[in-house]
Amino acid sequence: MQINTPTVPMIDLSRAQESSSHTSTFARDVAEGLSTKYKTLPSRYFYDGTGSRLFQQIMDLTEYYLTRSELEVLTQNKESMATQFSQGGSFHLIDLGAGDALKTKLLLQELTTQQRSFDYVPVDISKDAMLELSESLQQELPQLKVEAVVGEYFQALEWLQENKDGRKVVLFLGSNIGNFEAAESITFLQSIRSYLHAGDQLLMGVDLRKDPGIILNAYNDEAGITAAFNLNLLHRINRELGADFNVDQFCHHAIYNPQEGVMRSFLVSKQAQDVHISEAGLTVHFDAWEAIHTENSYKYSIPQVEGLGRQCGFAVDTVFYDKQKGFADVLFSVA
Ligand code: AVJ
Repeated sequence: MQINTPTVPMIDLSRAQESSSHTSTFARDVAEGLSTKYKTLPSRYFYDGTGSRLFQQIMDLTEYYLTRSELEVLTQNKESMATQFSQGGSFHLIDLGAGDALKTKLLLQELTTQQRSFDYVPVDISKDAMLELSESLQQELPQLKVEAVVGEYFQALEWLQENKDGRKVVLFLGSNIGNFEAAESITFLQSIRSYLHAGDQLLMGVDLRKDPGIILNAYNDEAGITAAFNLNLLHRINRELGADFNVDQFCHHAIYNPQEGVMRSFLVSKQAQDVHISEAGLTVHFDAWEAIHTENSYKYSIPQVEGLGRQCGFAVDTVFYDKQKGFADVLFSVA
């Protein structure tokens, strides 16, 4: 489905999927996750309006170093990145999970300054975010060609495959890869690879392994914003799926496992309770102190990232670090 206003061209793929079934994908995912022995909810549902605003606040937290570190990487290396993107001639810059594109804007600026031939395709599941981004880019970089896509990553890549020829440079920033289990990240990168050709590139942001205390604090902030972000998932289920979670009776708990290099976030039930979820046609029982696993945030080493790329048909061109080497943006070429 295409929505074209005179000012903001935007492709909305999000509804095509939803209307096809009676129960929403959300309801089905929630029902499935809460019906297993170890309860779980997919972290991609964090980002409704409130969740996206809370994530913006997380990015401003002193404890949450990731965004500042990546901003430093991009600020220090944008010239070299822009030059390497452009080596094969004109290209589509595809930004998976663009959000407010704060970091990408540094690259867009630089590419514009270098007078490179490219257009910008931000992809996000949040329609509001894509509307705001398109409008802000029109103000800030009026000569830039932008076509925002609202939808899941692979819907968007599918759409691109059918609608845009030419070279592609894919951005997957912000350590979003960290949300995937090892096997999922392989499938994910292999799928991205299947849409790319010789000469195409991928720039991926990864949070690196470091002092566990620093990592732990990033997900246990003093102000409790991360807790609110995690708990908002229950508010969202209440609102959108007609559930009756007593959110006060759950608490945020996040732990770091330094052997696996993973932060795991949970919502823990403070008492025995039953929760009814109308849209899912389900009543869920919680024992006292039973937990729902809501997120993984994997931390990588550089050899791991190289190995992951290699398994998925990518070769590392350049690793860009921040000063402390706590975060890296890795530029891959199709191998
Ligand atoms: C957006 C997935 C990179 O895992 O660090 C922040 C989300 N969760 N605080 C991350 C998040 C809790 C974030 N990513």
